Formats: sequence, C-alpha cells, structure tokens
Amino acid sequence: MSVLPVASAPSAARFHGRAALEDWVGGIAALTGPDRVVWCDGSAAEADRLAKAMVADGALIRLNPEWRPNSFLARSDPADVARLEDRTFICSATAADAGPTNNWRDPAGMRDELGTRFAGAMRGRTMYVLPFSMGPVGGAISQLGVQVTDSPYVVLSMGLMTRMGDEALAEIQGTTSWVPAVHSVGMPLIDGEGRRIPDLPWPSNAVKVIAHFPETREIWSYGSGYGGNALLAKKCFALRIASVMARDEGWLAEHMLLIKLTSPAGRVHHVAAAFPSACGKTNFAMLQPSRPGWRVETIGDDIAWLRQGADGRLRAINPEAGFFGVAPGTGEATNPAAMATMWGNTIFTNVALRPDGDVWWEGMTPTPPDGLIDWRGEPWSPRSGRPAAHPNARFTVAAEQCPVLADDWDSPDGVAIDAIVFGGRRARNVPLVAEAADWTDGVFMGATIASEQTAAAEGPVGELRFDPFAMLPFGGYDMAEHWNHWLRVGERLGTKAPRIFRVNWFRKGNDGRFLWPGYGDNIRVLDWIVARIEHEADAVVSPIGLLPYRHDLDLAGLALPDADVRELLTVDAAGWRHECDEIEGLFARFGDRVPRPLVRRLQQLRWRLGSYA
Ligand code: OXD
Ligand code: MN
Repeated sequence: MSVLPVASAPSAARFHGRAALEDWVGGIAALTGPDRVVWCDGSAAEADRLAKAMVADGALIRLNPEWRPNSFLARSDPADVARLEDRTFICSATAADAGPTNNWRDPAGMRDELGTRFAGAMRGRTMYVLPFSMGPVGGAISQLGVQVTDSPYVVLSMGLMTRMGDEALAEIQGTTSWVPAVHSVGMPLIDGEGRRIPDLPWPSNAVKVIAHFPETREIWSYGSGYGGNALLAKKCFALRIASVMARDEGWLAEHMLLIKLTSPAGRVHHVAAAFPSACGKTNFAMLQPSRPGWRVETIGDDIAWLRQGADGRLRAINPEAGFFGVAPGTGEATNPAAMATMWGNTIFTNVALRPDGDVWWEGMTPTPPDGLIDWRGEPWSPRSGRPAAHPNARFTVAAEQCPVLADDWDSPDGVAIDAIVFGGRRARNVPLVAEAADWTDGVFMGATIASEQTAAAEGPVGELRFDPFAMLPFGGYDMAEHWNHWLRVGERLGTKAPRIFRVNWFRKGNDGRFLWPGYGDNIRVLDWIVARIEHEADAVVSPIGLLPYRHDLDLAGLALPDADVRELLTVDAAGWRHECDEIEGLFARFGDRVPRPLVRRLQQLRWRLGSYA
C-alpha cells in the first residue's frame, strides 16, 4: 500500500481498526526499508532488553545503580537539543485553517517532500511499532495512537510517557480509530552503494521536519530524536492533532497542568492551569504548600484533555503517563516531589555526569560536585564558563513514581474541574491573582496570556509576546477559532462551568525585585481561589477582573512590605491602556476571525480604564 499518495490525501477513515493498522505499518516499512519490524509489547523485559543493547552500543550510559537504579543518561547531538518551532508545520487544507501563528505548508507539497525524505530512511535499522493510549486504556476521554520509530531511545521514552504496548493494541479493533505517527531520525545505516555505515550514539539529520495533517490526523516527523520532535504522543498528538479533534468533537485539548487541592478543612477541588513553557509548570503541579493543612497532589504537569461529563461538569484527564521535565532549576529546594519521583527508572538527557555515576544539573544543589563531565561528555568545572547541563536537559519518568500523585489521577472518567487558571511571566501590569467576571472574560484572559520580551534578540525589550492559552506553538488550527471554540464550550457548560482566574508569580518592583516569593507560597493564591469558589471571600471589582481584598489573602509569616502587597494587587491604568493597544495588535493579526465577544470585551476594558484612577 502506498502510504503517501501525493494527489489524494488518505481519508481519516483509513485509520480505523486492526487490519488498517497492519496495512499502514506494512506501507511505512515498504517506504522506509528497515531491516526488521518489531511490534512493542510495552513490558519491563522489553525495555530492559532495549536499554542493555543501547548501553552496549554506547547510546546510553547506565548510571550507578546504588544512587539511581535502572536509570540512564543520553547525550544528544549538540544540534538536536530542543523542540524546533520553525521546523514544525501544520499542513491543513488551507493556510487560513492553520491561522497566522502557525507555519503552514500545502499538504500535497509536504506529502511530496516527506515521500522523498522517508524513502529508505530506516535502512539498516529496526522499525518499532508502538501502540499507545493517551489517557487510561478504554477511558471515556482517552484516545489511541500508534507511532512507528527507528529510535530505541524513543521506544523507552514513549514507554514511560504513555500507556504503550499490548493493552493499547488490544483496544484497536473493529472501527476504533487511532492516530498514526511516523518518526525517523533520518540516518539510515546503509548508504546509496549498499555499504553499512557505523551508527552514532545520537543519530539525527541536519534537516528536520515535524509535520501535522489535521484533516487526516496524521503526524510525520523526520530528522530529530529529541523531546517533542520525536515523542509524538506529546505535543504533536496530545496538543496539535488533539486540539483539532477537540474542536470537531466539542472538547478541549490544552497545555495545562492538573492538580488536586485539599484544604485544611478537608475540602477537595481540582484545578487546571495553563502556563507558557518555562514558567515552572512542573513545580506548580507538585507544589509543596508552605501553609499548614493544605495538600496539593499531582494529576498532570503539562497537558489536559477536558470534556463535559454526563453530570454537565467539565471533566479532565492527563493524557500522558509520565513527566518529561526540564532538569535545570529542579532541586530539593524548588521541587522535592520531582526529585523523589526520579529516584530510579529514569532516563536523563543532556544532564551532567558525576564521577560516582550519578547525575547533576544547575539548581539541583547550590554547589556543583567536583569532577563533573558536562552534557557534551567533556570535563567541567565552575570555571568552564558554560553550564554543565544543557538548559533544556530533561528527566523522563513514569508518573506512578511521583510521591504526591493524586489517587484519582488515572480515573477513566477524569476529574471534575472547579477552577481554570491562566498564568504568564509578567514583570508588570498583571496582578498576583484576579478572577474573571464571567466565562467570556476568562476566555479573554486566556487569549491574552503574554510575557514581556526580555532579550533584544526576540524583539523590542519590554514589548509583550502573546502566547494565547499558552498554546502558541501547540495549536493545530487558527488561534482565533480556538477562542471561538472556548466560547462555545462555555455556553454548553452554562452554570456548571468552572470559575476562571489569572495569576502572576513574576511581578517585579521598580527596582527589578520579584514582589512575590512563589513556589510553596503560591498555595496562598490557591487558598483565595478556593475561598472564592466556596463563596467565602468577597472581591474588589476592577476593570481587569475581580481582585482580592488584602485581608482575604493569607500573608502570615511572609513579612512582605505593605508597598509590595499593594503593588502586587494594583491595576496601573496607564500601563493597561498601553496593554490594550498591544492586545489590539494581537487581535489585528487574526482579522475578523476574532470572536465579537472578545472584541467587545477589549472595548469595554478601554472604556473602564478611562475612568479608572
Ligand atoms: C514543554 C514545553 O517541554 O512546553 O513542556 O516546551
Ligand atoms: Mn509544555
């Protein structure tokens, strides 16, 4: 079977049931030409076999089992260290469907290119077939996928990050649909003359392409072995493709962490929170409260799928089964639960190696141990003038190892969401916390998530970089349509809709200091959010939302100067008028696709700011 017909894109209906799966795998094998095809069962024995073979080949370093049992270090090619947004493409039927913030490619042209790139791409290698479930196998909100890959590192990682193997495969029957994902590192081990080429510890290709076909729900990724470029269940499926499925089917696929919150009185609430990348989502998902009696338990740290349940409420699952967390900055002081999670059975990528065979990275301990080998495999000392771990170094570990994992984290029907939180990294304007006046106001807050530009290379310093719903690099279709979709979901939820809040841990004073301590003290903000949900706290009406009265915030023991507290809760009218101009610039990019209620909300905001002192 031809897997890449150029003229006619395959219909989504092809990716149903077992026979179509076998047909598709056969087609990919015929195109890519691997030596053998292995269907992975997801067992511990299989992972152990693969890891041993990778250690023997020099592709993984086994860490000292006394410190870190069954754990490994991978060092990537220095040119393959992160997600590549400029090589990530949305190949929808029209450019308008992808929207102005995505890289669009004509699907026929992309199929042509992929046909050429993937032809023979796996020669000399093994092609692994990974059936997986996103969400509990058979769950009401779950979906199935199948990735083929020629990277054993990807097999091991997908085994930690998803429910991968026989159980998921058994679900693929009859008319059950599954999302196909093809991955190759793009380095065949047989050259044009038929000669064998020695493998590399981290094979990859200088050319990288991560392509999504929203209409047919297909993912094709070539040339990179790293993270979101290669673990296709994560950003590619669970966000880009799933967001399109969600739009078509009336649910939401969002870049959100999920937590279960228990108050000192024993009341339980579930919170979904969207933050742009690099805002400390994993830390928030595993927050260790600084206030007595509170408990935060983890359901997910990166992605949430949300769907209205039979009871009319919005219910959410974490579609993933593991954490692919940024290592630098994670330590006993900032995230003890993450440190405990990775006690063993963990794959580390691009961290530093200690002479005793354990790992280290910046922020793990205040001072680095002696005798480190850096992420590139070279001797390192604090005088080296470069970081020991790559700033995007990662740990990959199963969620089950998290000591603060919530008991309902894998509930097949998901958990009922009480509050949705939008956050960003804002030095100015955005207060510590504000509640949306209603669902539309909440969608406006989500649509206008932003951070100030901090490096001249990104553009004028201080100008806002918008990241609507923290989905800018992860949306499979036009962002303005995504806002519309949120408004429709809110209409259906009606009075059962969760409340929406905006938070900001990163506000700075004029002297450049952070005004809020963050980390475990963020529980104080969650405390107020719960008080609002439980009708136990009033709020001050402001043009940008409902703000806390100072006396309703638990600030005990913080010794925050009065002026700092005031500033954390201040609405600076002039600053917000300028922000309105920037929001107008954001909306202008989407033309008349911006939902009318959001345009009206912006007008209203301007009007209210006009008379605000
Ligand atoms: C991530 C990201 O790695 O958002 O989760 O970039
Ligand atoms: Mn993320």
